[in-house]
Amino acid sequence: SIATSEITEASLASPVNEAVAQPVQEGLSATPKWLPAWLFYDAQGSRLFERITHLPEYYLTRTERAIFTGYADGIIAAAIDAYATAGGTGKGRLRLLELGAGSATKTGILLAAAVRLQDETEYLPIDVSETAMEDACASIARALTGVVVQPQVANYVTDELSIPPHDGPTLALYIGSSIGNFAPHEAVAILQNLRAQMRPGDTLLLGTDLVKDAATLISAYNDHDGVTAAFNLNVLRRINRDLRANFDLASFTHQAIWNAEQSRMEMHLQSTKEQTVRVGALRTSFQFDAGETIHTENSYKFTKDAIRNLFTQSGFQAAHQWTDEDQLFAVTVASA
Ligand code: AVJ
Repeated sequence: SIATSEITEASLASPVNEAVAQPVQEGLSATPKWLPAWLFYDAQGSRLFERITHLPEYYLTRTERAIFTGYADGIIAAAIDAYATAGGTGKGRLRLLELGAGSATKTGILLAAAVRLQDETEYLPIDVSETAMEDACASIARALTGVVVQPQVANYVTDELSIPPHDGPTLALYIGSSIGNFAPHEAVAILQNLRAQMRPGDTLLLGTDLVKDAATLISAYNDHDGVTAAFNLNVLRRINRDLRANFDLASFTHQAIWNAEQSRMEMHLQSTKEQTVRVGALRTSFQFDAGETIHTENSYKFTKDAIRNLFTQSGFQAAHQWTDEDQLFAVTVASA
């Protein structure tokens, strides 16, 4: 029939993932081309990131973990003290809230300290990914009796937070340098969103990577084994699958650049030749010049002054800061 003959290649295929389609259309139409960093984290990308955290060049994860291991009691004490100083009278136990749920091992160190100092502790991870949260909650519950887990599925970047009331201190965790993926004005907006849900005496623990020599930064994002290159290129594989595109991964190379003016590491994918890429689900082809790049990630690095400014602009007061002896990474507790 006529109707059948009008069914197109596109409409026969699986429904288009709009959440992916919209930013890919926008980013690949722009000059210079860009893609949002959250696109990295499909199942394969999440596995590659996990491998990155174990690389010798990628000092961030192990350094933050070492700071937590060394100072967990002091960190928890800072949260409890801030609550007492603000005149908090709630009888309830300490609650640890976490933006993102991909860091159960590091969070476990702080939860274990909280249980040690406080007996029972509540844990409220907030994440867009229900699967990431299930994994995080399962391993926390397995490892730590005395932790009551209450996960919440929400996008803390795009949506207003709605945190349930709590009769006691809340320590919000935003760790792993996750804030580093956002431009300064976006980072302020995320922390303001959190601040609006906090009460006097509540605290925020922020994990930030520190500015350091360019060579150390560049090798952390361009490792010897090529795991970061594979992580970066995987975004093209994801677009091939999700949007029926035909990116040839062999004709793009990984770039890691230190942008000193903006205080950020940048990742790009560079086309090795002039080429046209078809994205079936968008019914669009994108043209690449030889040497043209797609900007895939920013990872901001902070000075201690920049951390202080970030808190001031979002309504927090920095209270305590811990760093490693090489000043690679900073963990700061601020009060609302
Ligand atoms: C997960 C955003 C903290 O920016 O260091 C690792 C992601 N990118 N290697 C970071 C990442 C390249 C990572 N964050």
